[in-house]
Amino acid sequence: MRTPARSCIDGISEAGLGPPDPALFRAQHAAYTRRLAAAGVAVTTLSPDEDYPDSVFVEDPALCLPRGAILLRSGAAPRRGEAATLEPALRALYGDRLAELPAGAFADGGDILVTEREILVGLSTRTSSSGAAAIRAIAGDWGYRVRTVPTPAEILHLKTDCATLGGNRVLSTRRLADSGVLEGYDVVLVPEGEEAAANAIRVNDTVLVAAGFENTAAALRRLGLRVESVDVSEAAKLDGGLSCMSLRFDLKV
Ligand code: CIR
Repeated sequence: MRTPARSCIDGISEAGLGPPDPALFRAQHAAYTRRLAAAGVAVTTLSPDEDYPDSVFVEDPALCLPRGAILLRSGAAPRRGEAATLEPALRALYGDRLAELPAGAFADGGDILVTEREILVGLSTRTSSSGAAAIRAIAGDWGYRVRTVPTPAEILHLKTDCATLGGNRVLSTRRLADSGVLEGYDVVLVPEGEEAAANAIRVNDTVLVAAGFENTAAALRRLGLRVESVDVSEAAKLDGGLSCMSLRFDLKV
């Protein structure tokens, strides 16, 4: 994770909700960190990086898998230097199992959904077909199956609209499910009007859901899942959500 920078007020945003409040963003980020720790993961939090207003969204500049990690390159020019800022921390964990995209290839981690059987890479304004092909080649060498899919045009990232819930289960908006890319999965639809709740994260036995989406939380609880809610109002002002603010992985290197 990385603490939000004060420069977050200059982050990229299409939300039209105004700039985030940096102090509130930090408080929400700290609460999110506590939830992750309570779910049983060891959390590393890097210091704020004022040079990159969107640097709190660490999910985008890297893909972390059990067998290796890939430094990515965003299709959004202002975010391109972020991967290099993560390199030392990832190198310390992965050693020589740290790859990078070839020149001219673009991908954001927000477009990459890792399920138990495959890795879905969504093509978007941030993720190019050469980026997806490079991920397929690199992760393929590590034994992963990679499938490239379209991302609905109206959403920023593939995972804006879906999350893995473990096993074969995926939480999704209807618009993404209707696109057919999740065929074969046991799809749990977020209730109408709660589309933003699809950017949830499963961490061990807990599913973290953005606060304010009670119908989604209730639907997940009915499936027997343990659900906790986290307020992400300030991240949402920068088009971000729960998944974007952490890189979550098991290491097998
Ligand atoms: C951006 O436009 O890149 C940031 N303002 C939001 C990134 C959200 N990240 C994600 O969905 N993985």
